[in-house]
Order: sequence, then C-alpha cells, then structure tokens
Amino acid sequence: MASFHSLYSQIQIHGPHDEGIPLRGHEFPRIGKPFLSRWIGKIGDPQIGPTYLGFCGIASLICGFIAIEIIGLNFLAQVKWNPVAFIEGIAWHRLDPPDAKWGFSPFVPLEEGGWWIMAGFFLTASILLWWGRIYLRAKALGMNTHVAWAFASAIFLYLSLGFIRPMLMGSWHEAPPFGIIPHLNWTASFSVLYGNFYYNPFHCFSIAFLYGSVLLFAMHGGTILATSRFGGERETEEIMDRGTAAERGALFWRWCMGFNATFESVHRWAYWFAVLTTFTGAIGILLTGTVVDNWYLWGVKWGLAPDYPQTYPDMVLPPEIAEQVRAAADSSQTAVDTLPPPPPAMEGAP
Ligand code: 07D
Repeated sequence: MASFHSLYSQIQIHGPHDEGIPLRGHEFPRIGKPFLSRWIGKIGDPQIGPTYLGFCGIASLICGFIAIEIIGLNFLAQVKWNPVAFIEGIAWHRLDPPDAKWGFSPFVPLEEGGWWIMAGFFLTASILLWWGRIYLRAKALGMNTHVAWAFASAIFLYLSLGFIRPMLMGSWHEAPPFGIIPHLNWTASFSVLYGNFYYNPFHCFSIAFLYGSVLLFAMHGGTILATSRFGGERETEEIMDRGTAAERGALFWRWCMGFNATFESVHRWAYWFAVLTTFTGAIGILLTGTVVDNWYLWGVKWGLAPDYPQTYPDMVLPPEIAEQVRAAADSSQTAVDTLPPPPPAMEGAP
C-alpha cells in the first residue's frame, strides 16, 4: 500500500491521462491537451487539464480582466504612465471610492470615484459568475453544492463591505479602496473610526472561527498524514467501513483529549467553522455604523471595556493641552492637529 512516511515524501502517479467521468446531459467542451508535470505533482495531482470551458467561467474571466484593467490603468495614470514608478509603487497605489458628497449615487464622474464603482461592478460580476461556475460544475458532476455555499458566505462578507453596508449608510465613501496598502490603512482607520473593532463581538466570533478553522485544519491534516501508512487518505472508504487508519486516528484523539470527531464529522466541523468565519464577519460589518457607532463605548456600556480614566487614574493632562483637545473635539479637527509642535530634540525622530 502507498505510504507517506514523512512530512515530505509523497507518491506521484504517472499513468494514462484521466479524462474524467462523462458529464450528465450535454457535453460542454473542455480545452487543453492533458499533460503531466513532475513539479506540479509535488503540490497536487501531476495532470494539468483538460479545463472545462463554459459560459460562467469565460464571462467571469472577462469581467475579472476588465476589473483588473480599470484598477491597473488608474494606477498607471496616477504615476503619469511611468511603468517604473508603477512597479515601484505597486503596493501603495490606490483607487478610491467616491467622496461622501456623492452619497450612494450610481452616477459619479469617472475621475471622482466613477472608476471605482465600475471596477467594483465588474469585480462583483466576475465573483458571482465564478460562483455560478462552481455551483453548475458541482451539479454536473452529481456532487452536492457545499463548496458553492461556503464561497457564498465569503461573497456575503465581500458584498457587505463594498456594497450592502455603504448602501445602508447611504454613501460609497464607507467602502474600502482598491490597493494593497490603502486597504490595510482603511481597515485600521475603519476600526478606529468606529471605536476599536476588538470590542465588536462579531469580529470576536469571526476570529474565533478563523483560528478554530486553522486548528481543525492542522489537527485533521496531521491525523490523515499520520495515518496514511494505513490508507488514512482514502477517507471515503474509512468513513464507510472504519478501517485501521480511522480506528487509530479516532483512538489517538480519544486518548489525547477524551473525545474524537469521526472521519465524517470532522469535515462538518471544518466546513462550519470556515463558513461562520465570514458569515459572522459580515454581520459585524453590517452592524457597524448602522446599529452601533462606537464599539469601544458599546463595550464600556455592556461592561466589556473599562473606560480610560479608570484604567489610567493618574493620567491628568496639563490644562492647556486638555483645553486644546476639548476645542478639537468641538471642531472638525483632530486632537493631533492642534497639539503644540514637538520639542526640538524630537524633531526628525523616527
Ligand atoms: C475579506 C471577503 C471575501 C473575499 C472574497 C474574495 C477578490 C480578488 C483580485 C482584483 C477574508 C474576493 C476576491 C477581491 C480580487 C484582484 C486581482 C474574507 C474576505 C469573496 N482581526 N478586521 C476580520 C483579526 C483587527 C477589521 C476578519 C485578527 C484590528 C476590519 C477576521 C486580529 C483592526 C475587518 C479578522 C484582528 C481590525 C476585520 C476577516 C488580531 C484594525 C473586516 C475574516 C489578532 C486592523 C473583517 C467583522 C475573513 C470582518 C475583519 C481577524 C484585528 C479591523 C476574523 C486575528 C482591531 C475592518 N478580522 N481587525 O475571512 O469580518 O476575511 O470584521 O489583531 O471587515 Mg480584524
């Protein structure tokens, strides 16, 4: 029997090409002459292709290409079409949603956020069409549609961030920008603006499920690799007719922690933890600014967070600074804008 003796060694099957099972109903074309790759075989099945060609997949790729074009050309225009500056600043370039003054209007001049709406439209079309591809391919293969519904949970979070919440708030300006570092900055400032996301209980749930997914993945992946010398990777057979691998895997966990998932139920655990990561995340996003304006104050109200004067009882601001902070709070300036300049010794300090 094939065995996986260490973390590194693995078996590669090099035989006749597998064309797959005949599809139910009409045959759609598949493209590409299949070939084997030893290097790809190190991370998965060595056979590449043939790839299924269908309406949803092709339309999705076209829409995704248009979205990337719009984003990329905007980045290039921002650096005056200089390809070197484009590459140098690739992580910093940004394409912002419309300003708050445009509300949630679909008609915004291109240079003032219209490009962002258009890129978002094509990206969303691309993602939804890809969902269709996953759903329809599962059906065609006679499978259930679990993968499509898990993907739908991630799409729910994506739509909550970029469309549903901005719609509820009446402003595109609430949505994240396109761009690598800009979207990181958006995430951090969004958290601060709405009072610190650590106190958003649905952010807590989402993290618990995310970390839980990682733990389950490590436990399950480890168990299967550790029992593969007994055929543990033949999971279906082990579920239907508990073989020596499943017996050992189950016993291992029962010895270690008194309880074991079954070879079947561990996949339900993994599935629901992953799905709930993005689902609870979406709920947390939809509540922010609509139901709860400030998660920190919400935390103080419900006894989750201490208020700062109690945490730092000895911290008393000098009266003139306290006055400036108060004045800033009354105006649109931030407190930092009004603070006196740093003493000379600190100038130029990192
Ligand atoms: C984002 C959506 C689905 C994605 C899809 C794919 C494309 C490809 C490609 C154009 C992942 C779309 C495909 C777009 C385009 C081209 C080429 C799924 C997504 C369909 N947090 N936090 C989470 C932690 C803090 C904040 C989730 C940890 C701070 C905000 C997760 C910490 C602040 C948001 C999580 C931490 C903050 C989140 C994401 C620690 C400031 C969200 C789950 C240890 C930084 C999001 C409710 C996920 C959310 C979210 C983890 C800290 C802000 C659990 C571990 C306090 C604003 N955070 N976070 O699966 O759901 O994302 O919040 O400090 O919006 Mg957080």
